[in-house]
Amino acid sequence: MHFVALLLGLRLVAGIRITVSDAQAINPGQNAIDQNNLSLWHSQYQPTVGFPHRATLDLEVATWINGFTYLPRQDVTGSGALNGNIGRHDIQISLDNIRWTTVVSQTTYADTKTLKTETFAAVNARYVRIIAYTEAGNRGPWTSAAELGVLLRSNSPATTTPTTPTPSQPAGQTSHLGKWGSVIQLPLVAAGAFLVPTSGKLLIFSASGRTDFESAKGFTQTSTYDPTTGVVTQREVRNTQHDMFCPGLSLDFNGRAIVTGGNDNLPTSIYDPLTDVWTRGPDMRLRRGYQSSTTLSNGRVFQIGGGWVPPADRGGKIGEIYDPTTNAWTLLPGCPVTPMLTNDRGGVFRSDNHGWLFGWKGASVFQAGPSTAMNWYGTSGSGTQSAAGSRGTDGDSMCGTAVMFDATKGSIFTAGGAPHYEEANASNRVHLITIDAPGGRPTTTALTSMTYARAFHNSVVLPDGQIFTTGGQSYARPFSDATAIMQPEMWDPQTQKFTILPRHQIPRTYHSIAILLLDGTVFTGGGGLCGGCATNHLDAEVFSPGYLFKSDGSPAKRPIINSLSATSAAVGSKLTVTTDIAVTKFSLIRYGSATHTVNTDQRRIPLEAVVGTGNTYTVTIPQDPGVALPGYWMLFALDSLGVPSVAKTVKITL
Ligand SMILES: *[C@@H]1O[C@H](CO)[C@@H](O)[C@H](O)[C@H]1NC(C)=O
Ligand SMILES: *[C@@H]1O[C@H](CO)[C@@H](O)[C@H](O)[C@H]1NC(C)=O
Ligand SMILES: [Cu+2]
Repeated sequence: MHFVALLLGLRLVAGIRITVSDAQAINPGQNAIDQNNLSLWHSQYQPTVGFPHRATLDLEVATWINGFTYLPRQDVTGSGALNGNIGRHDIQISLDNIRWTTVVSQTTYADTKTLKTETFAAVNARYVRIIAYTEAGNRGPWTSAAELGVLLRSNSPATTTPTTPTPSQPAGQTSHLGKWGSVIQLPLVAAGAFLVPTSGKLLIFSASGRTDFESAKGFTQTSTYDPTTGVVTQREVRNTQHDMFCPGLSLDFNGRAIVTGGNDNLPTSIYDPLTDVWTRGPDMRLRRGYQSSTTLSNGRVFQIGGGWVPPADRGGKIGEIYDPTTNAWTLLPGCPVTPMLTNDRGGVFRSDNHGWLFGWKGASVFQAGPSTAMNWYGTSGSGTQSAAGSRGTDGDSMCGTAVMFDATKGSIFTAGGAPHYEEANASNRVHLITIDAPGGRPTTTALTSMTYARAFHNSVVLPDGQIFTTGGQSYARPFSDATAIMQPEMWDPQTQKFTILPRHQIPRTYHSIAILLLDGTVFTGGGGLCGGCATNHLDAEVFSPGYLFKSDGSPAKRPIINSLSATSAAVGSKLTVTTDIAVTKFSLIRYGSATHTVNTDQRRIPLEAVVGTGNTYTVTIPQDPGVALPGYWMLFALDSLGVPSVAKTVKITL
């Protein structure tokens, strides 16, 4: 509802543009979108231009619409009052102003002054045009209009999440594959997002443009999505003078988003969830775009790579560290980028992009990819680096995914990616990496592959340890939806095999994201951000995994966490949890952030529970802040069937 009002207020009045086939000079096309019923567009009559006459509305960004409105001229009464009223016509839509689809074909308006509204099945369109073939009263070859407009499809909140517990549940629930919710409209391409403590809203961003990144710099378009209400808001962030497209992105110990570089390649922007305020942090020492960053066990933020910046500045993007207490960046000359480069044919523009970084014990960083070479980085003093072997027989896997799905065991799942950033076949290879002491040799095992080869996909760990991999394409080509994979795959850590899941509606390829929400569903959105192209996706879909359903598809009864002994707890401390029914497992999943396949914030900790009386349980947070990386986490309780509760948020502190 909010979103519709916003669109009407901001876009359809201010942002809409019109072009017409022809017009009499005193009645230009602009008059048909000026919200003034008494002015009109009139086809040229001196000298007369014959049929057909066309008017094309440009909605500025691809928009979900399901109707067209035509208000005939209202300017005069009596003779001439109906002159130019449109009779027979077509309504067509387009994403690129080149290829058109007819949504209303050869219908005829009545020869009256009243508002005409035609509806059609919802379509995603940037351009909408009416082609007039006749005049409703056959008075002459004219076309006129007081106002032209479109109907916006209203936004529905994610409705698939079961909220009504059923009274009884059969024992031995068989597995359900899960369900997708309806498409959610967003005002921008969701190229990046992070979960905001403690509301559980998503803060989403694109670039300075909502559908393109090449226009202006110096500011960023953002949006929020509230999973509980479906409300979408829109906000332009100008005060940090930072186009946060293609940045490093990490959530710190206080749930603040540290966003670095990208399209504006020096600034740091910091979002504070407690105040909902963006502030400009210190500039980085090196210009970076497409670097990865990760929060460390001592609260600092490390980043490396980022050669996606103007030619003179490519290469040599060594480690750098941000200290929130001094609010300053320091270069780490002991953390060279060379050992983690891929052999991308794009050279340093590409070879240091999107590192698979994990903040680990003793303020170390494990780099698991995308290069086949893996490395340890130490961050004290001027930094250290040591080789950690290669990822088995895996090749370079640019824009693949890596997820720490069991931090207590140091278990990392990796999937897909391609040998080159673009114009390369993706892989379906999957590896399990287990790390322990910093500097030590990890074990690496090749696992059963995904069914689909993917690059530009996203992988999300769920409360029960399964990993949901969605989107991507089998041939890596930015800004194309060709070879898009439309079916996700679920990896089961017990069987180490994949199950194909139901299709989603919209392709999610380059610049798409996926992120776990507090209710155990997964938000996935975006794809595109390529200006006037046809692959901008200003929308999202929410997947409700099978654990939320009984085998017949009805909602599973979910356990409820009734109380938690504390909402903030130090590493190594205990939490007492009371649930409404008996549960068997608990897990913690750190609030996630996602952009360009990278999510260095999400990680999962399975928790052993000591059972007390009356559905009371005591769980212990791991002692090592390299494992239980401080910051905001989601605590889930799972029943014996694996059905998770909605999470309670816990802030883990040092
Ligand atoms: C313009 O016409 C429409 C449709 O008849 C009407 O709803 C609207 O109130 C009118 N606006 C003005 C300013 O007269
Ligand atoms: C991708 O794989 C196909 C099929 O194996 C092959 O024909 C093609 O040459 C490959 N393309 C590239 C760019 O490697
Ligand atoms: Cu990008």
